Amino acid sequence: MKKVLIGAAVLAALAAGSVAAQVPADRSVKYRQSALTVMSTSFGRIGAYVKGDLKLEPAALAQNAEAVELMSKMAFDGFLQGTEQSSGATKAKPEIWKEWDKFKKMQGDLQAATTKLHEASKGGDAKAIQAAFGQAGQACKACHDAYRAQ
Ligand code: ASC
Repeated sequence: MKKVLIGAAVLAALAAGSVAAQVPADRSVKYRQSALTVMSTSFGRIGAYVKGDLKLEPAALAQNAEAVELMSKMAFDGFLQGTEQSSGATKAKPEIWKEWDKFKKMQGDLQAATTKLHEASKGGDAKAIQAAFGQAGQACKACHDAYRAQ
């Protein structure tokens, strides 16, 4: 029975596009902050590219967008139900775990936007890349406004 349950959890995680099936609660804060730091670094590079401040080869642009997409999936392995008590300094508001459906919806919006950004980054259409970048930024901001303490 236990094996069946573990199998189900692994399948659910895979279905969600998640790499880690579980992150121990006491490592959750560091895990999600690390994923979000990588995400922000790559997203920032794409932003500089979109503004014309940074030159990136097409392959490097796509690689950064791929990192953003992947991190937007992995980061949420560090926000699982039951990890609200995790140790470590965090700006994550407790409302995340009280408004779980709303938080999950925002998570899905972000992941859809980063998938679009990754797709656009491979297409070479500057306008499409810029639009997808803007939408992904909006998704970051919506969640930060609602669930990240200042
Ligand atoms: C970033 C970053 C964020 C988002 C956000 C977009 O590069 O670190 O938190 O973009 O500012 O609105």
